[in-house]
Amino acid sequence: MHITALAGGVGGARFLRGLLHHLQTRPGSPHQVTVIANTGDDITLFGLRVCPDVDTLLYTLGGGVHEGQGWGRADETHSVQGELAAYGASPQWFGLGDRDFGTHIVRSQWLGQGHTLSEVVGRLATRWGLPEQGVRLLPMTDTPVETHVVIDDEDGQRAVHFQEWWVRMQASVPAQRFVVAGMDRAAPAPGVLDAIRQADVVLLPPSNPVVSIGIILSVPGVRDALRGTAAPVVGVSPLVGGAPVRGHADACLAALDVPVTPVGVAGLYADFLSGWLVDEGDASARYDARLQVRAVPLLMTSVETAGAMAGAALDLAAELP
Ligand code: GDP
Ligand code: FO1
Ligand code: CA
Repeated sequence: MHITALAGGVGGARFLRGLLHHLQTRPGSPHQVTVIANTGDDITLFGLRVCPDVDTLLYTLGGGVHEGQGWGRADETHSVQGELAAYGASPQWFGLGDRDFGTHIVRSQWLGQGHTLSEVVGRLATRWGLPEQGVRLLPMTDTPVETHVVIDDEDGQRAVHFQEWWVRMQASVPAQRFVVAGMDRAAPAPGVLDAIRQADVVLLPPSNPVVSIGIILSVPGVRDALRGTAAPVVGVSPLVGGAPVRGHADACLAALDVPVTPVGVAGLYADFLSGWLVDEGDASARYDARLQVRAVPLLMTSVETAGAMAGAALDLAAELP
């Protein structure tokens, strides 16, 4: 079975780790999981290219993530960051650990040697053992793109990098809209459109619907591929009880005037979504009648609970025409 998933960082990675756990419990049914990762969060800091969602996927699926944070490396130290601060180098609001720096250094070296981001992600994924787990990790595009957030200030409006809005401002300043610098000349990375068209199942993990999944959907050709694929497309709600489980998806949805409900999120995917997994507490809402909705517990408190969610998503996909 060929499963293709679109993913952001922590929500996507935890769901996909659960999916791999679930698939292991089905011996004899070989699988290939292609993960299309959001790269709109990417940022150049201290001359190094940082790809937070790609790295969260690598570290989580590779067994090296800081479990409490959900991003960054386990057993991390911060000597380099201390040295940078002593030089007054900025920004100081983005926490980069020493082990994590290794990833950014080697990625920047390989990119500087002329390798594409796809090639670089492939090399990083090999180190983290993803191919052995049947996982192919693809960036959504090889074109450098960066999500920016348009906010009001005293002189009118200005755009700040997504990470500055999310991490430094904690999304406390209302977002007027999101713009993705570079997307006008971006093309899907090699394999992205074919992975959607040739999948047996397409999954949308409970990633941020605006700044993770929404950004992947804005890569030219991706949305059309989802509309055209013969595979069932099943999504998992990132909202439980009218709120994101973590992060600021509510502030992102507000910028689009989309209700902060699983009905509102499903509406963003209405043109290609066939199945929608919601939390048991959200079962009674009024969903689009064309959508097959199932309600199961949607809190990923362990690999096992994430695996049960992924299993429920595959079961729903199997019921769809
Ligand atoms: P990010 O890039 O690190 O923000 O991660 P993603 O975009 O992949 O996922 C973020 C989303 O995951 C947030 O909107 C959360 O509400 C959602 N999320 C995190 N943990 C859970 C969980 O246990 N259950 C569900 N249903 N959603 C979750
Ligand atoms: N998130 C934070 O809230 N604060 C940080 O200082 C921070 C640093 C960081 C470093 C590397 C990395 O891969 C991720 C990091 N994140 C940090 C998480 C991440 O940037 C965001 O939570 C997501 O991209 C939001 O979608
Ligand atoms: Ca992210």
